[in-house]
Amino acid sequence: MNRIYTVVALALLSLMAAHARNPFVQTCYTTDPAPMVHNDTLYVYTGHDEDNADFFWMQEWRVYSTTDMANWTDHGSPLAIEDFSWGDDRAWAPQCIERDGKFYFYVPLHSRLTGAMAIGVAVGDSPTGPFKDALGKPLADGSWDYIDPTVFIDDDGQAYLYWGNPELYYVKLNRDMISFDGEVQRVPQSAEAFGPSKFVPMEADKKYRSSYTEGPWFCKRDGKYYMIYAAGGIPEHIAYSMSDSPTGPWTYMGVIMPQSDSTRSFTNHSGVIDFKGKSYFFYHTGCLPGGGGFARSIAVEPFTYNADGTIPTIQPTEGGVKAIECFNPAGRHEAETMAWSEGVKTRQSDATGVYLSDIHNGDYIMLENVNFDGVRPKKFGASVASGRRGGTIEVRTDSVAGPVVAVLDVPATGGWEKWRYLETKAAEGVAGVHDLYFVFKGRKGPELFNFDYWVIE
Ligand code: FUB
Repeated sequence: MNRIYTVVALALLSLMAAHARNPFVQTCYTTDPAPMVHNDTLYVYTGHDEDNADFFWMQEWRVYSTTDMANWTDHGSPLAIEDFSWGDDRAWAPQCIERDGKFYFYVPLHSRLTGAMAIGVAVGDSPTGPFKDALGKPLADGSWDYIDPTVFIDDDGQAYLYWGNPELYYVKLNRDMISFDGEVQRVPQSAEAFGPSKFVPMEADKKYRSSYTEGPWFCKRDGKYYMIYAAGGIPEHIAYSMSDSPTGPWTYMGVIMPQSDSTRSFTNHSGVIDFKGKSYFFYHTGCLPGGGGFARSIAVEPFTYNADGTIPTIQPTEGGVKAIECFNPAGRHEAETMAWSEGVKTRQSDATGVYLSDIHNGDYIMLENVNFDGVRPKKFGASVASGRRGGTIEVRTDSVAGPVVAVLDVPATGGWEKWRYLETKAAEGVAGVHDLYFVFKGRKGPELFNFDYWVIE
C-alpha cells in the first residue's frame, strides 16, 4: 500500500513539475532577445510588440533579468523611441554591452532625418538604465537595411558592430563605443559563407544572395568566431557561420533552429550566451495566447556545443530551461519576479518602478524552485494599491490549489498607486523546495488591485 502511495505521489510530483516555461515572459509580447551577463545576473534586452499590431509598430525596448534561469524580473522599459529626438518609429532588435563600467545599448529605429532605418546608441550607468542617447544623432544612418545591431568586444579590446537586412555590414568601434574606427564594410555574401538562398537554384560562377537574412548575433568561443542569424527569407530559420577572424571570411555551418509553423512567427531572432557554466539559445515565437507574426514572445533553450565547437540543432520547446538554483523566499521580492503567470500585466511609474497590474479574479503568478528550508516563515506582507475593489492574495505551494502559506486581504487603498503595506500570519511548517503560487481572488470581472512587492519573514 505504502509503495502504491509513493508511486502515485511521485507521478503527481512529476506532473506538477512539467509546467511550461516558454515563452518565459507572459505579461506582454516581447521580441528579438539579446542576452548579456553582468555580475552573476543574466539580462535580456528585448523589443516589445504592441497588442493587436498589424506590423512591427514597436515603441520601446525592455529589460528582464534572472539569476537562476527560471524566475525573471521585469525591469520595464528603460529606453523608448521618445529618448531619441531624431527617431519616430520602429523600436526594433537591440543589444546592450558593458565597457569600462558603462552600458552601451545599440538599437535600430526609424529616423525622421532620412525617413529610413538607422542605428542609435544610448548609454547608462547600470544594466537596467536609465539610458540616454549618447550622440543626439544616429550612430549609423544608412538605408532601409540598417537594422539589428550586434556588438562584441574581442579579447584584444577591439569592439565590432555588425548589422543589416539583407546585407550584412560591420564597422570597428573606437574604445568610446560611440564612434567608428574606419569605414563601414559590407560583408561579401555567398553560399559558402552563409548558405545557399532557397529562392534561386545555384549555378556555378554566378553571384547569388545567400540565405543570410537579418538579426545577426556575433560571439566568440575557444578562439572561433560565430555569426548566428535569421536565414532563408520569410519564414525564417536560424543558421550560423564560423570564422577564424572577427571580420571573416565566414564559412556556412548549417541550421541551428529549423523553421517550424508550430512557433506561429514568420520571423525568428537569436542570442546565444554562456551563463554559470551552461550555454543558452534565446529566440522568439508567436506562442503566447493571441500571439503571431506581430505578437511575438521570447523563449530560451539550453544546449551543449559539440566537441568540435559546432552548434547542435535546437528545437523550440514549451519546457525551456529549468531553474539552475533555488530561489530564497526570505525578505523582500518584487511582485514582477516570476517564472510563469496567467492574466496579469506589468506597468511602471517614476515613483514605484515596475509593478504587477491588471489583476483579476483567478489570475496568478508562480515562482519556481523556491526553497523554504531554514526560512520558517511567520509573516507574509505585500505592498498593494487598489482604486476601489480590492480582493485577496492566496500564497500557496505546488499549484493554484496547493497548500496555503498565507491569505492576505487587500482593501481599497484610495487609488491605483496609493500603496499600502499589509501583513498577515504565515502558516508554520512549510519546508523544502516548492513552486510558489500567488493566486489572486476577488469579484469576477473587474481589476482588483496592483501589487508592487512581497515580504516573507
Ligand atoms: O522586431 C522587428 C524585426 O523583426 C527585427 O528587427 C528583426 O530581426 C525581426 O525579428
